Amino acid sequence: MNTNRLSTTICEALNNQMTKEAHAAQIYLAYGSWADANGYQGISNFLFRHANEERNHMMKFLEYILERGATVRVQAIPDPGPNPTGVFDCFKKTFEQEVGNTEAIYKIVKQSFDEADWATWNFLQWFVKEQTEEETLVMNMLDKIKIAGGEKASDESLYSIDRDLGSTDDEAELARDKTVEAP
Ligand code: OFO
Repeated sequence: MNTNRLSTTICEALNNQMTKEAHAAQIYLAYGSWADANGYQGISNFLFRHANEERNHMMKFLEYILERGATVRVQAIPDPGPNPTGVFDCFKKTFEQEVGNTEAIYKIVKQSFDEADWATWNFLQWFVKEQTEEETLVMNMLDKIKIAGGEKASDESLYSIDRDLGSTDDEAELARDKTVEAP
């Protein structure tokens, strides 16, 4: 009896997404190392924490594929690419990478909808929300750096941003989660 509950296309998409999450973790690791080497310990901590989050996302995909009786295919992780050229570039690249990941997840949401695979569709909703949070978080960071002068931000303002980031919450608050009682 066949106990595999994923179609070949969905299984392949989920396996590819698992690798994308691992790739995201490598990018955060590389940028975190770059930040530390350049004296930005707050930014480095923030990026290292996110590397862990991305690894957890990778595990969520792996566990889901196994839960559905399908086959996990662990693939090579692509190189994270060149280091950022500065703090602004670091968060610009991070934002682009998050948007790319969101788009990849949306594609699988659409695929699962088209195939009426409601279990996978439901599983992916957690990621849809997570990506919104992550995009907002990085967007907020980019806004702060832009106010400080973007690529031309002074060492002094980058010092303050770096210090504040050491104690920043990793979760972005979403407006849609607000209620009248808890605005
Ligand atoms: Fe996996 O959440 Fe970002 O990319």
